[in-house]
Amino acid sequence: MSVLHSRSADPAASQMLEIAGRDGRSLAYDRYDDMQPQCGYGQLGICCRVCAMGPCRIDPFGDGPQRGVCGATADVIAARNLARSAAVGAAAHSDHGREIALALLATAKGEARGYRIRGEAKLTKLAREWGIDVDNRSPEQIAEKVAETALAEFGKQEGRLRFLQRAPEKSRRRWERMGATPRGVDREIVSALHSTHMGVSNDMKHLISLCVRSGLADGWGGSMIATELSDILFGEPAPIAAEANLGVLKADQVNVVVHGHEPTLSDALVAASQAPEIQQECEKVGAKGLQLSGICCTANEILMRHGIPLAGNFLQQEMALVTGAVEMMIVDVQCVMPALKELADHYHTKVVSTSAKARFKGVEHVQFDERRALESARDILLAGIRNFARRDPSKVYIPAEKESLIAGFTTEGVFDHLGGRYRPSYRPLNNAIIDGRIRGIVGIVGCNTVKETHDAAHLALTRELLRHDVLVVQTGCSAIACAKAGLLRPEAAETYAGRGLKEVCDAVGLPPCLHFGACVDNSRILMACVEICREGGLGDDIAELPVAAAAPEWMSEKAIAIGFYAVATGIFTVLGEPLPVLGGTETADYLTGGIEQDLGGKFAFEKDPLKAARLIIDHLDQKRKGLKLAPMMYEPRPGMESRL
Ligand code: SF4
Ligand code: MSK
Repeated sequence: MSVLHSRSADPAASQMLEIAGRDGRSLAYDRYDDMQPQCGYGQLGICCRVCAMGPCRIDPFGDGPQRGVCGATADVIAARNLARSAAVGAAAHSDHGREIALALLATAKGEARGYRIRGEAKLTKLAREWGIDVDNRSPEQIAEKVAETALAEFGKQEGRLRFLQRAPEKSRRRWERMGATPRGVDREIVSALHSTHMGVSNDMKHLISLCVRSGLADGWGGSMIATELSDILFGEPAPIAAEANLGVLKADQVNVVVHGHEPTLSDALVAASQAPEIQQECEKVGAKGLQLSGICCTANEILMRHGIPLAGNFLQQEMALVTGAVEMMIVDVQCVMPALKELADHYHTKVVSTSAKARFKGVEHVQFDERRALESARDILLAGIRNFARRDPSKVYIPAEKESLIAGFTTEGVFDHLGGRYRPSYRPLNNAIIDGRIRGIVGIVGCNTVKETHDAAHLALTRELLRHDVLVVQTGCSAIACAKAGLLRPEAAETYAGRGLKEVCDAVGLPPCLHFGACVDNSRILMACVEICREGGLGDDIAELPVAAAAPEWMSEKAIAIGFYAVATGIFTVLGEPLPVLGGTETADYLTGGIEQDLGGKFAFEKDPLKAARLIIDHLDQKRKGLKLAPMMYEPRPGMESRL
């Protein structure tokens, strides 16, 4: 296997790496190589820069200092660093949720032209859940109250987050016992930052409880608000066909790629791109049309609602530029590499930033204005079209690879698929688990990392679980990895699923891997677990269910917050890269062991995807045993390691 092929499991990505290497372009993998050896103290989490008496570092071999200048131990330093990262991750997701709430409020007040309320059923449902009067009120009037109530969840000083009421009672009791029930989203994040200031909290378990608070404030707070309000504003996703990988770029069209996370601009771009004027402008510059596509979670947002194709996942953002065929890359927030501008300068690509929260040196900033969303989107697209003339055809190489997929599954939508239109219910799913056709359900989520072969762990873990009759639900860049490999097609059941899972998929026409959205939409997975509990027959606690989560290629601080809300909700969570706490042995032991007593879930760290799959399968079987479920109906499908 060549070095380049060992860097990515995706043939399109491997081709782009080869071209980048030939042209002397440095991509993330090269910068990673340049960075070796990486700092061992940082990897173990035992370097502290919290105050100016430091930096302090603890000797992991026991020969050197075992305390920082202030006396902080390795465990305090590791847990404190982790609490800060969890707070940052929760802040990122939650601020995303806040933006959606503000956009909904502006739409409700008639101040955001270009948007309208597309998810009225969800609006009414959420208003009722929150005790907002829906009688004799227009959707806009209801939406105004819902948006105001959602915004109040961020700044709430006392009481608990509203969505916690959705969680099973046993989870809520555990959070109370641990003193980790989150109040307002912002309050938890500020508290975590305060408590990790020099000389505040110096107790490992208390510091981990801050991770839990931030995580819960994210999963059952900011992220859930983002998901619910996005469905209200942009419409509830429904199954939709699309394509994925760099092959979706078009040689004879203007290619505009959106990258980042927030759907407010990208949704407007979709609408603006369909105007006849855009087609006419493309023709004027000699292009046959405009191809909109996406990278990372902005891509997932417009994929699941509009079928806009996925150009790739996190590690493909630079590769998209190396195709030489991208006229414009529009970025907002999160997971956008600072390296893009320098790379874009070798091609004709115009990179444009659009969020007030982010600037990139040398990159033109066009502030997106939600009050005139369509006009803003149109102006940005016109600039992209004008850039087509600067494309150098000799630099264009678009790999042929692209794969079809079905996206757009939601907690609610799964009811209809499984139970049919006349009796929407999770009953058939619960029954399939109870009678041993489906072993359990696993959420495989998260990013790519240069520390592992791009996409390889996502694919190997997913395929291994499928053959053991595990239904896989996915979000974020993991969903994109599997989309590119054809795993999000109903036909994938034929090729990869065990017999029991295949029977279920065939009966209802579902793929064996369900695309549940962007990384904020992990809240949909939480709610699917709640619905399984509600349906009955599998216990009344998510910690009792045969479910698990995995982020085999995670890299973002958001993944830390997500990991904590999964574990805190009772879900066994396997991470590829370990959390950076291994230098604090008590911290690492607690997170991978003792925390289960407190919260029902725990972490495991395992880079090898087949070993990770084994951990997960053993866990699912243990939960099945605990519930006294029937043995699995069929043997696993024969091993497919050779396909990895
Ligand atoms: Fe060192 Fe303590 Fe300051 Fe951290 S808080 S840098 S361990 S003195
Ligand atoms: S984009 S957070 S690399 S999933 Fe959501 Fe992908 Fe991870 Fe960013």
